[in-house]
This record gives sequence, C-alpha cells and structure tokens, in this order.
Amino acid sequence: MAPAWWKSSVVYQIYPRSFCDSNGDGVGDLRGITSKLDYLQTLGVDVVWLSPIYPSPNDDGGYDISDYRAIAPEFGSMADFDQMLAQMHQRGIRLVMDLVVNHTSDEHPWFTEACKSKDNPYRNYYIWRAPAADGGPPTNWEAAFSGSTWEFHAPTGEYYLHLFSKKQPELNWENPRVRAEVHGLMRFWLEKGVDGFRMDVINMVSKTYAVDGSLQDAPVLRPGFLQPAFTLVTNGPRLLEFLQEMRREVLDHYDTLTVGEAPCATIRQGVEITHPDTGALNMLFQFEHMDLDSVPGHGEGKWALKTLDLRDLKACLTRWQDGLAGQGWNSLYLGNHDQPRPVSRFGNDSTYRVESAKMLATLLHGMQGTPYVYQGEELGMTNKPYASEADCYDLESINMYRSATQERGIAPEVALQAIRSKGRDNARTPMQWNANSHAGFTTGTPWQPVNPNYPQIHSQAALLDTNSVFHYYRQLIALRKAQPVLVHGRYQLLLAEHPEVYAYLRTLGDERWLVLCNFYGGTPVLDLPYQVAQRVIANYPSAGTSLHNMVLRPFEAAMLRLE
Ligand code: TEU
Ligand code: CA
Repeated sequence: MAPAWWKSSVVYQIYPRSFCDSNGDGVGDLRGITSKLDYLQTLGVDVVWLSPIYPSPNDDGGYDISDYRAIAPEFGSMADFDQMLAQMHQRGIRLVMDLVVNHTSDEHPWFTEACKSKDNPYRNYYIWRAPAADGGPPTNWEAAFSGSTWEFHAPTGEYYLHLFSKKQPELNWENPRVRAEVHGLMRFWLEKGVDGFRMDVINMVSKTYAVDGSLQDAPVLRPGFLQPAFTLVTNGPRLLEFLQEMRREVLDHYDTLTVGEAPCATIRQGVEITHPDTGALNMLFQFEHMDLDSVPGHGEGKWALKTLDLRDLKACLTRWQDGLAGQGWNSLYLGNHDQPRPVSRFGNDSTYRVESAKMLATLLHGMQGTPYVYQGEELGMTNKPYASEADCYDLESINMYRSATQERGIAPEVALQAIRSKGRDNARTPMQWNANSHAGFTTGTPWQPVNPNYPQIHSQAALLDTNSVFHYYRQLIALRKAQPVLVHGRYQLLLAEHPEVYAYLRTLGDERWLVLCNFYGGTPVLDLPYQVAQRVIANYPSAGTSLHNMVLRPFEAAMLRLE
C-alpha cells in the first residue's frame, strides 16, 4: 500500500483563467502557470489542483466540458500541458486534475448525439423525462443557477435534467456505459502522469430518485416559485457502489490523491466514502462550514445572509475533526473558486487584513487533514468591489440577480449586497503578481478587471516582506511537513463556548500543541492551565510565555508547543 503522501501534503488550487496570462490575450494559460512554478516551489506546496482546462463553451467557467481528452485552445496545447506537468514533477510538485463527470456540456458529442432521436445509442447517457400531465417540467425543482432543472428538447419532445445550467446536462450514471467512459478518461490522464483528481459534485452522480425512477416535488420553501433540488437529489443510494467500482477499475492501479466535492454531505457519508478500507476516495470537500453564514433551509440558499457565530464554526469543524479521526480524512479549506475570499468573509480585509489572514491560516493549518490554499489566499487577496450587477461575470450571480429582482421582487440593492458577500467572481479576479498594469497578470486586457487594490497586495512585495502573509503560509506549510503532531495528533477543542476565541489542542505522544485564534478585533483575556515551551509561529511579536490572564490582540493567532 503506497504511503499516504496526501496526508502530509498541502494543495494549491489554481483557477487557470485567472492565474497568469503568457500571451497577452487576457486569459490565464498553461504556459503562464509553468512560468510561476518557482513561486509555488518557494511557497512549498506539494500538489496543484488545477480547475478544468478542457475544451468548454465556458457557460460555467469551464465546468461545462465538451471534450475530456484535450486542452482548451485558450489555455494552450497538449504539448504545453506535458511541459507544465514535467516542470511540476521536476520540482516535486504533483498535479491533480478536475474531474467533472456529473454532467457534460450540451456541446459534448455525447449530448449532440443523444438529441438526435429517442433511440440514439447515446440517449441514455443523459436523464430524460416526458413532460408532466400539464405539459410542463416533470418536477418543481430549481437549478443551482436559477430556473428549472428541466430543459425541454422539442425535437424529441422530452425534458432533460440539469442541476446547474441548462448547458450542463446531467450524465446518467445508472448506465454502465457512462461509468466505463468515465473510467476510460480517468486512465487517459493518469497514463499521462497526472497524480489524482478533484471530483466535481461527485455525490450527485447517484440520485435519490433513480432507483425506482419516480420523481417527487421538492418541499416548498418559497411558495409560488421553483424549489431548491440539491438536497433532494444528492447522495443517492448507489454512490458508494459507483465510487468503489471506480476505485477497483481505476484508482487502485495508481498512486493518487482523490478528493470528492460533496455538497450536503454528512459526517456519516464522509466516513463511508473516505474510510481507508471500505471507502473509495481519500477525502471530501464538505460544505457544512460554508453554510453557517446563510439562513438554513431558506429558499434563497447561500444568498440569505446571516452573521456567522464562531461557536457554530467551532462546533461544526470539531464534529468533522472528531467524526473522521481514525476512520477517514478531512480536506481543510476556507476558500476556493466558488467561495468569497476568506479574509473578507471571515476576517477583516481593511485594518487587520494581514493579521486576520494569518489567523485564518493558523486556524486551518493547525487541524488534522489536508489543507488547500486557493490562489491569492497566500497573499491575503480580498473580495472585489461590485459597483453594480454589471460587475458580475459568473452566470450564478447574473442569473440570481435577474431572477431575484425580476421574478421574486427582491430589491436590487439586497440582491447586489448578497453578490458582494457571496459572489464567485470575488475569487476569480486575476492573481496579483506586481504593481504594474493589470497586476502583471496580463499585458493585454484581463477577461475580468483586476481588483483595484493590487498596488497594495501583490506577490512581488510579499516575497520581499518577511512579515507578509505569503511567508507566514510558507512557514505553516513547512511546519506540516516537519511536525508529525500536525498530521497525526489528536484534536481537542477548548473553550467551546467562548464567543471570540477558537482554541484547540493537538496531541501526539508527549508532543502537545495549542492553537490559539482570536477570531475578531477585540482583546479577550484568557486564562489557560498550560505552560508554553515554545512559540512555534504567531502573527504578533511575543507578549510573554504565560497563558494566565493573557490579553489577546486583535485577530491574534499562535501555535504554541506546551510543556
Ligand atoms: O460546485 C458545486 C457546488 O456546490 C457549487 O454550485 C457551489 O455550491 C456554488 O457554486 C456556491 O456558490 C462545482 C464547481 O466547483 C462549480 O464551480 C461548478 O459551477 C459546479 O460544480 C457545476 O460544475
Ligand atoms: Ca493567455
């Protein structure tokens, strides 16, 4: 059994469109990534997760794929890919690709074939249903990007299912030919030397209704409109069966890192899917902690904003730490290409931007699991300023704004405020490399404007500033490789009810570390019964080694080795 290198690794996520443009067309590309591998090696990351680089109409930022075995021309050629992979491997960096196989693009040949007739050999690669008795869509389900999950295909008189955009028809995993196709395309990339996959909404490939074919309407959270279908359809009865088949057919034959993106996943499912013996994947991206600052069970989902209560976050992350300890594995993340920037969402992106970015990093990188750093997080990059809905590039925000203001009578400013807080474009503004035009991202016009704060926040300055967020991340990443207590130590929450401070212990043998995070800008006083042997890393200069009546500074964080 290959050693679980992925347990002590730190993964860096690249959203290629926004990372680095090498040819001046305003779109990031593979040669741009290759030109920044020394930067990633300096940061010390072990693995790169690359968001989709395949041919795509780009209805959903590349998550609508029309050819799984090629490179999108705007990102470069297969030769550019091979060069990038070789350069990564030369630096000891592994590459994990994004496997988006819950759905394809409607421009994928499988789907264009399936639309030709109801008895086309590819028809059952997708999920079709006859119209309801009233001629309308089969159920009242709302798609993640607004509108019905059912799109009518007039030439064949049936609806097809899409949980995301109508240009992303759901693949029918009940069809063994579909699963065999997926296994084949996985082998294609693994044979090229790729080191694993991040699996897009993988817990949707088995759908709850598929077993008996029946469909039921979603419960009505919002009278008079369509209803969110995610929770209804996700985590179907054959999920583990499909993933174990994938493990037998493909994954067990390669030394890989696999992480399944699993919206709505529970801890039980986390254990079931990531159990080293009976599971199938190394780890999951769970979403429970991403849903704590939105009103639960609200028809508006993530857009129904709620102030996070730190105690909810402590309880949630602790449940996952305890729940997977010894019988599965966690991913650790606070941001990605779908989430707003953590320093704006959970920290303070003005006065205490540097301190709070370091605090959030300390909180995450002290836990048990595999940490994920999303591009720009290591610089403390912030959310973007949206002046109006014209600043939205992502169909999720564009569709929500239109549907909310035109169909549901929501005030434009309320919809825009929700987008400012949760819009995915916040994380998709170009990487900020230096203070030159467009932050050094492109010599052309970027596909989306660079955040106007780039003169103050960019990697060139960060590399030269020993107190930068970058160098703090670099030290945290080095610690994980050097300190077994961070990888294998038992996690134990302290001060569960404290409203401002997140504190936990990591213990391995006689090694006992205290991770201390003041989550807000206040100055709480702590009195903990421990003696500090060493202040391993901190975001403020030391204020003594006593933990008795210790006054924490705004967003203060530290990892302390205890006596
Ligand atoms: O995201 C799935 C998912 O759950 C997202 O819809 C997320 O909940 C939402 O975007 C939060 O705003 C994956 C990809 O990461 C995302 O980029 C794709 O849009 C989606 O699947 C469809 O492929
Ligand atoms: Ca380019």
